[in-house]
Amino acid sequence: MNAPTLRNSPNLEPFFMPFTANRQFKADPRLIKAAEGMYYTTIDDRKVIDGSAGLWCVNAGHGRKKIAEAVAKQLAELDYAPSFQMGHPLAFEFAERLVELSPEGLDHVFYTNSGSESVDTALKIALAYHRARGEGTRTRLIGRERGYHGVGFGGITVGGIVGNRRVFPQLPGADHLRHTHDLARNAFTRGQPEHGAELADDLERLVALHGAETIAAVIVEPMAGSTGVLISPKGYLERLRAICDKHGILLIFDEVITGFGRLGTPFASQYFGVKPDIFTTAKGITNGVIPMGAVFCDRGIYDGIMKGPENLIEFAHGYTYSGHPVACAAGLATLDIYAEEGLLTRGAELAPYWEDALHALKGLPNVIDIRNIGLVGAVELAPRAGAPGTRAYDVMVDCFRRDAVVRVTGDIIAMSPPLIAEKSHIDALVGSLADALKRVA
Ligand code: PXG
Repeated sequence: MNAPTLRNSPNLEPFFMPFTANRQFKADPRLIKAAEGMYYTTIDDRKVIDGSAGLWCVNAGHGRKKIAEAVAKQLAELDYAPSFQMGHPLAFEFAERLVELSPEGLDHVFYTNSGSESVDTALKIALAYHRARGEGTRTRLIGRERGYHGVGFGGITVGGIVGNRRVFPQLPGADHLRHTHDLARNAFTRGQPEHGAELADDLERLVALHGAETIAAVIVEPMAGSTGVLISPKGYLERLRAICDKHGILLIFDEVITGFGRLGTPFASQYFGVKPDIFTTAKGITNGVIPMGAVFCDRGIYDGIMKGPENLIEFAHGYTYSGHPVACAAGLATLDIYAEEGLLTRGAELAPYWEDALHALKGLPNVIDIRNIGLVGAVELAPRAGAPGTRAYDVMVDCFRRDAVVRVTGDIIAMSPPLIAEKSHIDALVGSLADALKRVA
């Protein structure tokens, strides 16, 4: 297809785009050429507000000089050094800084390059831990319907989005909890839904079905982002934690989206007051600037794996770029910015204003739910008869053509602005969405 329609547009054909309707996009592209603070500049020189912090990653806003300078300096000083049987100080320094932010006890960090790799790493740590302590029958992994855990084979095995699963085979033995999305009982809830704690008992059902001694771990997002901002109901995570403890099952939180301040605390485990055994991160760890992820694990799990002869590798896993020096430099500068500007708790300060602004959209055409937590919000629309997903997609395109970037999944519009947002930015973003909702029938 001969795609370019805009001035300055490159040839769009060779790039096989990820999670994009390639032909639709290339026929009518949305191209961004620059970014600063809360705004993108499009290829046709329009400023559009970034309502989704990139893809939930640019938590400190775009164009942060401090990170750019740290990256440039690191590139000149040490561009690469291996982390296999060797090391460089920055990776250790960064790990120490990271675990200062995590809940007590979750004080060891394994580096990856993405959320998908973090998920597969976390699942492998769980399996290795059980095996090392003589419970090698625990190989079963439990995810949840509507969960998103990236695109590795481990991640799609525990993930719960049919579109990501139907084409690909998965690891054997996995099973899923039911999802917690319940519009009939919880529509238009502010913050955590009242109803649904009992859905955690699904884990008891799976234990009864499979036997606890076959189950290694349960992985859930404390707030599911990709499937449209599904917030854990009150009491749900506490109950899941208790059932895991009762049966010796590890609890993994996937914090790839919720990590680094999105809910108004450094990590979601602190927001909900529930401690996992392992949690995954990526995205905001470097403000999205350099690819990186990190898996945090409990001291007991690390110690449990440190078994056998000391000259043997305890955990046969890792990536060429685990602990890449340039990513560590970006990450350290990012943590400095988060600390200097109080961004890891700023979401909590903005949350009430954000909540009121979003819920003011109630009553606009086709809006069937509005939900929010921290600096995350979603507006769910009634699907068009026979054409699910098209209404929200048209809203997203309408926003982009005017002045805002929002994310769409099915008929849900999700928003997660950078944590540097001011009230005026929230007004602009929500106002743009309101106008689009009125225009798109
Ligand atoms: N776990 C969770 C909870 C995620 O949200 C991943 C793992 C995978 O991360 P990587 O870095 O491998 O993509 C994610 C990614 C969206 C959107 O708009 C969400 C993600 C990625 C792209 C778009 O909802 N989440």
